[in-house]
Amino acid sequence: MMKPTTLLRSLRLATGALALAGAQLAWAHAHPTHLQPPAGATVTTAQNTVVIDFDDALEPAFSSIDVTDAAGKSVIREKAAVDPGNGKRMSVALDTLAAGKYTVKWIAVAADGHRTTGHYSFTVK
Ligand SMILES: [Cu+2]
Repeated sequence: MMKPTTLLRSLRLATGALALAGAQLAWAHAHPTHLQPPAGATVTTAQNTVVIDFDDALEPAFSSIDVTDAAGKSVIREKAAVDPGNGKRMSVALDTLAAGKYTVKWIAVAADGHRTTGHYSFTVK
């Protein structure tokens, strides 16, 4: 027979595990894990894509990336696409970039329908 203290400890562990599972569900929204180019990076005019890896699979129809120059003009060549072989990766092809500062704005809709957004800059020298 289990000692009352042992039983109590098992119950606490079980409750803790449930709380953790709940927290993970709540955190199912997609957040970036890797940005290319990285935030704040200085790159050359050879930079012709922006690639963002997320920690959760994306809903391609509702997820997007836009890249604008210092004047606010979009420099994407076509609509951003989620990699067919990797649902956590979204990328966009860019026009040939001139020197200057660029802003990347992303919208990620995870498979659970939750939407996250963010933006960052990089510089072309
Ligand atoms: Cu979510």
